[in-house]
Amino acid sequence: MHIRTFRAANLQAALAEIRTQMGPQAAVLHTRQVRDGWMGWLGRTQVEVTAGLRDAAEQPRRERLQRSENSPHRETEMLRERLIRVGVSDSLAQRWSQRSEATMRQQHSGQAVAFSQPSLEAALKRVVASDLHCGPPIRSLPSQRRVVALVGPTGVGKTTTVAKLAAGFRLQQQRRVGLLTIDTYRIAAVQQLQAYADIMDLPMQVVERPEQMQTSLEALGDVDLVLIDTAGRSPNFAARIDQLRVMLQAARPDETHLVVSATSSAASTARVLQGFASIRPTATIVTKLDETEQTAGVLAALVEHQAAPLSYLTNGQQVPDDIESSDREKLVGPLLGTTAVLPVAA
Ligand SMILES: Nc1nc2c(ncn2[C@@H]2O[C@H](COP(=O)(O)OP(=O)(O)OP(=O)(O)O)[C@@H](O)[C@H]2O)c(=O)[nH]1
Ligand SMILES: [Mg+2]
Repeated sequence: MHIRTFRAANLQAALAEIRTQMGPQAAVLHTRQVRDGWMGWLGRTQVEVTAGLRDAAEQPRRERLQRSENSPHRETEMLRERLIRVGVSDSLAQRWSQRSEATMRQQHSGQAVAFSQPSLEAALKRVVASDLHCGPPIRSLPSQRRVVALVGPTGVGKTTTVAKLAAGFRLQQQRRVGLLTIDTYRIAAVQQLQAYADIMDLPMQVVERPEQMQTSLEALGDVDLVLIDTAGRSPNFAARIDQLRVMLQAARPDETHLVVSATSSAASTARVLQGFASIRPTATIVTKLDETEQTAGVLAALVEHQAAPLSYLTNGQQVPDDIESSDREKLVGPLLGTTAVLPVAA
């Protein structure tokens, strides 16, 4: 402990002097009134203050961590809270933030590390990217018919994605493509797909009941790739998902891609993954990447609920341009967006 005594005309002036000379951490140990002059005679009354300052080594470790602006633990804790704020579960937020800190330390082994939110966030992107399971795009070979269905909740972009895929395989890979829809539920759904089939000059079939499926598949003729569009289903209505499952069983698709929107919350993505589990998706498509500022919530749900490998991402409404094979870097690009960087309570 470093101890010093100060004298001043009043207590306020003494405290100001202590703060200037010893810093704001100094503590007042003792005060008393004194008179200067010979033996106290004819002198002025003054205040004498004794102040003490603990050496750095004496300060409790936790206190020092909280005071340090760039404390790794404080920054990691802030990152964990930001993840929780965008819907990542407590346990995954804990794991991702700690792995980000470890990744930063590994990268700077032997050197001083400047922990800050931007540097930890860059490490977090690498951590999340390594957790994402990317798979191949649709496997289509000439003269080997492949049947691929797209399923998912309402309005996520299934029909638009079917059109993008059809155009890509037809125009870029010169495959013979046929379209089939089982969405006779929503008014105008058939016309929506028919419009794309007409523009691209593709055969198309509409199937209302499972027993029509095989005949309709044959009616598409000699195509290499059949893309099946389905009606959007709420993951909360098991009976409707069951109808979809029965319909798809009749089609026996080689691949079933579950379509999820990047604009959904972590919780609703989790419900979609659970609700559609009985359909046994073989791949996952993430749509509307262009419409979101942060993907952490959706990606957390995909990781935690072991979604099928990511096949494609879509990033706009333009058919056929706005689709590409799934890419980790692009998915983690807007990971945390502009979620406020607020300090954690000391
Ligand atoms: N911004 C953006 N919009 C998209 C994307 N993909 C689809 N959309 C739009 O999302 C809306 C719904 O698209 P659809 O393809 O009809 O969605 P769906 O899943 O077939 O919908 P239902 O059949 O009603 O379940 C349309 O306005 C599309 O243009 C995308 O990647 N980005
Ligand atoms: Mg549709």
